Amino acid sequence: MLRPQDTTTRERKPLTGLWRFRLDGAGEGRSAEWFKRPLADTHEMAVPASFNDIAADPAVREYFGDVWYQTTVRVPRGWDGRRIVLHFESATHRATAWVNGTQVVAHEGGYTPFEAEVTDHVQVGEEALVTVVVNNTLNWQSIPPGVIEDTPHGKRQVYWYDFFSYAGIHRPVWLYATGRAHLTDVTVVTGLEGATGSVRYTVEAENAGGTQVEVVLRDADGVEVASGTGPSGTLTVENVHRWAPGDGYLYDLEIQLVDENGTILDSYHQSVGVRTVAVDGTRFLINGEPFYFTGFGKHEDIAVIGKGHNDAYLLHDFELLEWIGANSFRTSHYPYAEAVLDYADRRGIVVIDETAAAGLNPPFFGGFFGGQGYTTFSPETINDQTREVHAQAIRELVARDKNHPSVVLWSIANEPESDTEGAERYFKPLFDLTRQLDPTRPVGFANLLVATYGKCRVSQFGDVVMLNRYYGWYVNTGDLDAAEQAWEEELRGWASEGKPIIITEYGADAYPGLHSLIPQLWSEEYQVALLEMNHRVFDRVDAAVGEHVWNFADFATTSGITRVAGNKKGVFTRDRQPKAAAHALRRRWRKDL
Ligand code: BDP
Repeated sequence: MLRPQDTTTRERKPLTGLWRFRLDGAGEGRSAEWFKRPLADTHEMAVPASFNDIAADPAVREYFGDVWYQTTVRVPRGWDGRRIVLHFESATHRATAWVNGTQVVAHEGGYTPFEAEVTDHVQVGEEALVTVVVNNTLNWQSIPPGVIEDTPHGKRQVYWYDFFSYAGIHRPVWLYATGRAHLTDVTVVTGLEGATGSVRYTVEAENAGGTQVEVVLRDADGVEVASGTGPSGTLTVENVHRWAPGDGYLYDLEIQLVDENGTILDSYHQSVGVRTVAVDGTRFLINGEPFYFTGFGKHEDIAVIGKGHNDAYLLHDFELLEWIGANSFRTSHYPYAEAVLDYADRRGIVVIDETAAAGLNPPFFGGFFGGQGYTTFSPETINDQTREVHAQAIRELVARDKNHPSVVLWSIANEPESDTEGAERYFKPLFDLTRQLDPTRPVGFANLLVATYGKCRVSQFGDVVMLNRYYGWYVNTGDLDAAEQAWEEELRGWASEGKPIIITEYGADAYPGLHSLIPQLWSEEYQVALLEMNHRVFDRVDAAVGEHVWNFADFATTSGITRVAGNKKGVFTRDRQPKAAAHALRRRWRKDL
């Protein structure tokens, strides 16, 4: 699937703005065919945004079930004879869409795009009625999983991950047009041989009989540096300007579908960063050079908008990454908006790209978030069918993000149960699948603190060891001396495996403005002291090739006795003001100051 673009042969129209919106607590809309006519009894809802925090109503915030969105779009008259497509960048956690009363698409998974051709269901020059039912109910066969529990006070949705389950249409929706003969996919794989770069490309197209594929690679000044013909090939770039951390240099690959008369039937632009990624022993190499990750696990999380994509916050967050000296982040705990990855490409920020497989661990997290008494891997809970949904989530993630130079590592899950035979059986095929889909990038998963060195049965499948560790917080709470010793001992154990280790989470909650001369838990001083303790450990272990603090900013969670109006492990507050830890990290990471 290609992302909608405006090119010489393609046009798109955004369907963002205010849509009609209605909760469907009784679950009646589908059988009553609400998609056939203008929705009754509606509010207005912003798209893109999470719906949860827009209304001042706890019932809306906690709602799960079907919610209905509807809008009308006038199909441009100039699109007569064109192929018309309705495209969603995401809808959380699943959606079905109708156009003028006809179902056109249904999609499972809250963070990857989907689309449908709607040419036969619309009339150019006329308005089309677009209706979407979004459903955010989690179950054992959804990624992430969850359950609905019956309580004396009604049904409650329970899940085993530590961020608020925002839902809705979180990213832009587009109507776009192409010709009948059109490109459907492009894959680029880049290589380096000294000063020479290579760009291997593969293009797919539909209704393209009698056409020819022509490609032109241009540098950032628009100067042609290579060209080719045919649906696949390798372009060579002498004196290549590499994409590198801190230097987001991009070439533009224009792909054209041309008929016998030389008419351009379709044109698409793919940005290309020429770089390589490899694991060599305990080193993580970008362009053959050892790379040390500094940065964060982040969230898509902002006040009011929830997980809705917001361009202003996108830019501001990257400014803060630069301010603090971070060279990378992880898309914890789901694929982020495509605009985020595009921008990471342009800014030279390195990305660990994660699926939405968080909370595959009810026995452990049940103690924190409720929902206790479940076995993780069993025929009744997370089973073969769940694994197939997980596999599909990986396929869609790789398909979406394979061409981003910023993405250097796939993370296929966050903190699943990983110390049991069930886990080993569940995960082995998913690692195999990811490598088969993309042989060019290493694969890993973020390991939970109870699956310590020697206990984890899944890390053996990873190219990189990714550790989430809370020594000094959840373990050796408040005792940083004991924490330092225990942590170094464990880390040295992992180092003996001979793989690079990225600490994908470490941190402490700090309530902004809470100070204590003798560092106490929850104070800004303790957060700084805990980070510094970690850094002493990392600096003594060579196999540690990265540090991602948990978290970039404070974020919303469900209510709980370990959370003070959300998770406060941010080094920035939710509105992006620095805590003392932000200044401390800046001193460590900004070598130029
Ligand atoms: C880990 C999770 C992360 C949590 C964090 C925490 O990966 O999502 O928010 O710890 O407890 O369990 O703050």
